[in-house]
Amino acid sequence: MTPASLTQFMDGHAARYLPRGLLCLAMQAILRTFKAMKLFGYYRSSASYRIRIILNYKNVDWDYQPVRLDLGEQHTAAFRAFNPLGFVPVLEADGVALSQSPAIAEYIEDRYPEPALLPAGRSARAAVRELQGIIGCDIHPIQNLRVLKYLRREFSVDDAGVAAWCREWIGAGFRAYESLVANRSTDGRFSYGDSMTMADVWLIPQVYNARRFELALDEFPTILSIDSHCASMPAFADAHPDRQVDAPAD
Ligand SMILES: N[C@@H](CCC(=O)N[C@@H](CS)C(=O)NCC(=O)O)C(=O)O
Repeated sequence: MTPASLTQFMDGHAARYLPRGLLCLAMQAILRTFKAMKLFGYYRSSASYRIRIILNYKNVDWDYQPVRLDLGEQHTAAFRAFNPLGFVPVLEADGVALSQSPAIAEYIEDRYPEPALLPAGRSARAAVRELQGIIGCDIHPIQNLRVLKYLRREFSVDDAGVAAWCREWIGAGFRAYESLVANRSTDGRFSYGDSMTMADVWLIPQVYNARRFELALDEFPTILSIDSHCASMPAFADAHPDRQVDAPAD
């Protein structure tokens, strides 16, 4: 069987050639200490952007492997071996490839609990996940690349129609989000309370997308205020699509 990663190769090698395998296990541990995680993503993918924010915020030493969605690299057999849905992000950690940004986010949160991105208390955590859900379940899936391509291909929707579709569903979700965070944000810096949570991690990439499709944001003052505060934080600034190695030069 072809190993899918360096980590798997070393695991297999270690198992077959003990006691030389002990050396491999030691090397493997050292390598994992140097680069704990590898993110397969795309600069403009908002689900990848979420994971970049989290890895930065938690100060994880991570590698980035671009997957060119514009060239269809997500559809290759090699990539689908990591994620059969053909989506980024995929995170390789502990020799395992994980997909689905909520699962990846909670995995990182479990592994690096500080600084925490989920508040203490059941109700508070549920309130944060509720906000995440508005973005991750009710806005993002109906405006990702494959859906927009389908609209163009099967229903002959043009660029203006695609942008209008995106604005409609981002706007509907943001109206709900705004009404909730207007009460849940303590001072307009974050979505819930007075510190950063997963809700902000989900929100900011969606604001980036809203601007991309030219949604007018004036009716969302709390969202705008949170966006402006988060933009001043290095974890968000460094995760911005324009700052990624696979972003186009112009
Ligand atoms: N539910 C997934 C969604 C991931 C997703 O939609 N990824 C998009 C980029 S943001 C993608 O890879 N699209 C490729 C395509 O549509 O072909 C998650 O949260 O990770």
